[in-house]
Amino acid sequence: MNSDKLALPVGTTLDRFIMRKQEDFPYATGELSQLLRDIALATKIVNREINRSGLIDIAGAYGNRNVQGEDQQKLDVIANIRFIRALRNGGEVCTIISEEDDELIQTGNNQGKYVVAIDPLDGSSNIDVNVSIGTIFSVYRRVSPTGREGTVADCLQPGTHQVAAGYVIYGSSTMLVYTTGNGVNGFTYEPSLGEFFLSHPDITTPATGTIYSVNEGSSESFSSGVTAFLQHCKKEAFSGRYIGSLVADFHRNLLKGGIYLYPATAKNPKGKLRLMYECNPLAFIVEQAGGRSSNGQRRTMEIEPQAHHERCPVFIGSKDLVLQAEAALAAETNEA
Ligand code: P6P
Repeated sequence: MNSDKLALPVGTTLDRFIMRKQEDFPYATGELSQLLRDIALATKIVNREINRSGLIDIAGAYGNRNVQGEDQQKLDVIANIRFIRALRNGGEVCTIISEEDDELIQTGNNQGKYVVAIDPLDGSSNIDVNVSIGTIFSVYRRVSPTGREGTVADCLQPGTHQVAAGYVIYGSSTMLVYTTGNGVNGFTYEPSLGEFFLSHPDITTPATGTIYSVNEGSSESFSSGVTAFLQHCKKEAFSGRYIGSLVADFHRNLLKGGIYLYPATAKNPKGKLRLMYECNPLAFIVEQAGGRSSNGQRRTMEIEPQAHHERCPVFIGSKDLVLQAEAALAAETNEA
């Protein structure tokens, strides 16, 4: 056998990829590269803790409720600490918005040029039943001068101002998928080496698909436009796939084609998902992969944030399907 076959290259590590991509930005000074490395480090630590959570009593509820009114899981708290600590120690981030914290988190790095919005562990109620969960993050360049704490204006920027966005899926394998505005790339974690390796270069999402992801349990309170769109999906014999873990549902649809929708419901009149650290980062990724994201009327990334935990309806995935959903909602408005 040809000896080359005996030792196939292990592939491009995340570090090497970040450095190569930095060369695409001649004026890059390396801070964003360092920030992405800091996030990857925290991801490795959180991955380890998720994988052993059933063994060292860190599964289950923490006993508090977060600003969302949701029961915090122990791993929510641990993941939040890990990401905040990694970003604080990395020095590039002045201020953080976290799903787990009511207020802005000032890192003390007043020279830091970046702000991060993060959902440290989304879908964490699924941990105890071994369903995939995820981390979702957005990176913005601060608009206020360095040398002081980040401001609300630094944090409430529209999604079009993102300089990077990504998610981690802790599933059958752990993957980091991110964009800096030049396409979407996926990296799979090899725990025995402690490295992420490029496994899904230049991800593009199919222009259409036959998967729809929605919580049908809320269908009684869906608008007539949403109901009409879902009836169309069923008439076309689409597959209903809903894991109840946003990152897992989004990742599957990104690769296979499909649409995830969390519209306004009676329980969540503005939708359930949060604009800054769930909808915007996934919108950046899906657009970079050729897809589309809106609140049903408006491009998600053009929504002007009013509060850092604000929610918004979301229709995200294959461009054709999101456009069809928007058309159904427009028809509803015209009927009104
Ligand atoms: P529902 C998890 O709490 C989450 O934010 C997303 O991960 C998930 O897609 C959604 O909520 C599930 O919400 O109302 O269908 O249980």
